[in-house]
Amino acid sequence: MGHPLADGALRAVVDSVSRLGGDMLLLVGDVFDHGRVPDSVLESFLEEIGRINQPAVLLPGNHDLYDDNSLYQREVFQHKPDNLHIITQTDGEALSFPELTLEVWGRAMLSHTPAFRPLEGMPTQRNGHWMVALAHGHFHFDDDRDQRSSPIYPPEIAAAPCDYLALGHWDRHVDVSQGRVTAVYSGTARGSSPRDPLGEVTVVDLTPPEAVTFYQADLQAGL
Ligand SMILES: [Mn+2]
Repeated sequence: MGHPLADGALRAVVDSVSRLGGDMLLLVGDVFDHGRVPDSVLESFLEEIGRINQPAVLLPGNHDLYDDNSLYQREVFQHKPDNLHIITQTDGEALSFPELTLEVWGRAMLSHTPAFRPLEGMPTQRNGHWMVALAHGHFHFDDDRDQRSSPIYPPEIAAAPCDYLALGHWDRHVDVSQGRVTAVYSGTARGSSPRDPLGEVTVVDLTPPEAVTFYQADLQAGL
């Protein structure tokens, strides 16, 4: 398979959006294993995403960087479905979805280094909307000693001007919420083995005026 989601897992994720009543799908990096996956894999990915009636936002990660050689710069992405939004600005980029009273922000990864700070530059301006941020990187626990690439520190999360921070990079589901900011690694949609092919997704509910809740949905349950 050309990407970590694998075909069956991607289909299950796509199907889960309507099944679970989702307004949007967030894909927080490492959607593909590496930059050399064939165009046919990208085409089938785009076809699947095009089946969703809601917007999908994709943030590049360290396996699918947004650099000069990025697979996202290939011609096949010029024909992407209209509902797919790819974050390409390496200084950060906000997308506005007024119909959902929602702003979505992320910073595309140019290189996976300790100097890259996934939350840097998150805007405070949100037009009275919800602010959901995407970040692909390594959450740094207080007792971590080593310096990792694309670090995300607890005080940065606590100070982030967003309601929800969707995290990618780790392959397990972890709640690293800090202060008033809910921050969650979703876990993976792909299961742990061929006999257990489907994993999980995080479903986030934003309830006015400011309640943010989430739960883990088992994709196997949707079959
Ligand atoms: Mn990663």
